[in-house]
Amino acid sequence: MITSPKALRLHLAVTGRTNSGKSSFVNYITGQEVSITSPVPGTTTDVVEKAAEFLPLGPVVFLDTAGSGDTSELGGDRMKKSRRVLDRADLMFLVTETETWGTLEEELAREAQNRSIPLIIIINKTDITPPSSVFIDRLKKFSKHIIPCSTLDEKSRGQTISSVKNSLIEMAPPDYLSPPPLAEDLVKPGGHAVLIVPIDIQAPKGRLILPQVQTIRALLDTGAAGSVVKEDGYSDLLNNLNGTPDLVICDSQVVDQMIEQTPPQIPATTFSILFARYKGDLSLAARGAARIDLLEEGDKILISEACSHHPMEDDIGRVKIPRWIEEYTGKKFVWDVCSGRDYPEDIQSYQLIIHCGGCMLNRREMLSRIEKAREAQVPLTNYGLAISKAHRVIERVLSPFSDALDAYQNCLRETTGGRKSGRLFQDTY
Ligand SMILES: Nc1nc2c(ncn2[C@@H]2O[C@H](COP(=O)(O)OP(=O)(O)OP(=O)(O)O)[C@@H](O)[C@H]2O)c(=O)[nH]1
Ligand SMILES: [Mg+2]
Repeated sequence: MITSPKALRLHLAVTGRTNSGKSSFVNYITGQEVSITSPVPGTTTDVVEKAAEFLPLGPVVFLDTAGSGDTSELGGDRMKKSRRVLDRADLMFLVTETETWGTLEEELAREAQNRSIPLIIIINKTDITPPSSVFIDRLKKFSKHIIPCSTLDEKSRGQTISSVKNSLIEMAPPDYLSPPPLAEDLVKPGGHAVLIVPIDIQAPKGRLILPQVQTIRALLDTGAAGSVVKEDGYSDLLNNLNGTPDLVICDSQVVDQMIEQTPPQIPATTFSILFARYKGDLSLAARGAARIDLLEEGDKILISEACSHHPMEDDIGRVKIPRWIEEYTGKKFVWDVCSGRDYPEDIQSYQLIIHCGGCMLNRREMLSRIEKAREAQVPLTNYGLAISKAHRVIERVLSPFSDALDAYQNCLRETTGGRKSGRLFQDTY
C-alpha cells in the first residue's frame, strides 16, 4: 500500500499554533521521525508530507504544516502556504494545547467548516496540563472528535492511534471507503468464472444470497461470463468446458470438495474470502486465521454474524465452524455467537473473532468492527478463512491474493514454537 498513488491517499492536514506539537503528533502517530521537531517556534517552515498506511482504513498522507501565529519575518508567507494545504486536505487535524485555544484556533476551525473539511481536534501536551471538562465542552461546538494526547506518552500511543483511526473511519469521505474489487481484477473482460453454489436447507427459497448475486453482477460489469453450478455438478461442468476457467469460487462449506476436484493450475477461492477483501482487510484476516494454530484448550472464541437469521440445524456459525475448528485443532473451546447489529462492546476476553463475510454491513461498519478488535487486541478472521484453515486448504484459496498469502505464511512462521505470551494478539501483531 506504500506504493499507492498519492491521489488515492487520504490527505490529512495538520494545522495549529506554532510549537503546539504538530510535528511531534505526526511522528507519534506514524512512528517515524520524519518531521523535525524542536522547542523553537517556527521549526516546520514548509509543508512536510509523510505517507503512512492505516490498517484497516488504507493509505494516508499527513501534511505537516508550518505553525500559525508565527511572528517571525517569513511567517506570513508560511501561513499562506499552510492555508493552501487545505485545498488538498480531505480532513484536518487542529493541534492545540490545553487552555491555549484562541482566535487563531477559532479561525482555523472556521476555515475548515467553510470549506466542509471534517475536523478532528487534538489536545496535545496533556502531560503538562490535562484538559478540564469545561475546556473540552468549549471545543465541542467545533468538532465532536476531540482527542486528548501527549506525544511523550509511549504507553498510550496505541490507544491514541485507535482513537484517531476510529475518527477517520467515521469521517473519511465515502469514495475513499469505496471497496477494493470483488473479483474484477481476477477475471478479466471476456474471461470466465465458475461459481459453486450449494442449494441446501440454509439456501433461501427462490433466490440466491447477496455474496453470490454481487459476484455475478461484478462479473457481468467486467464483461466476463459466469457459470453457476451446484457442488455435485461441478466436476462434469469442468470436464465439459472448452479450456479452463479463470477462477473458481465456491461456498466455503464445500471448499474441501471444490479443491479436491480443481486442477492445481486453476485459481480457486471462496465467496467469503472475496468478501473479506471487499468489505475489510484480507491480509489481516489471513493473519488472524494463522493464529488458529496457537489456540489453547478452553480459549474463548466469538463468532460474529452480521445478519440475524433464524439459527438452523447444522448452522454454519453455531455448529459447523466450531466443529471443524475443534476437529482441526483437537481442542475444545468456549464459543459465543453474536448476530445482527449487536457487536459486543466488551470483546477483550476473546482470543479470536471469526466474522462472517459482512455482506449486510457497509464497509465503514466492517472496518470499524475490525478496528474495535485491534483496539481490544483480539485477532480477527473470517468464516471462509477459518473454514479453509480447518480443511487445510487455506493456502490454495489464498493463492489468487499474493499479499494475503504472504501475510498468512509470515504469520504462520512466527507461530512455530507455540504461544509466547498469554494473549494471542501479542503474538500476532
Ligand atoms: N510536554 C510535552 N511536550 C511536547 C509534547 N508534544 C510536543 N512537545 C514539545 O513541544 C515542542 C514543539 O513540538 P513540535 O512538534 O516541533 O511543534 P510544532 O507544532 O510542529 O511546531 P512548529 O513546526 O514550529 O510550528 C518540542 O519541544 C516538543 O518536544 C507533549 O505531548 N508534551
Ligand atoms: Mg512542526
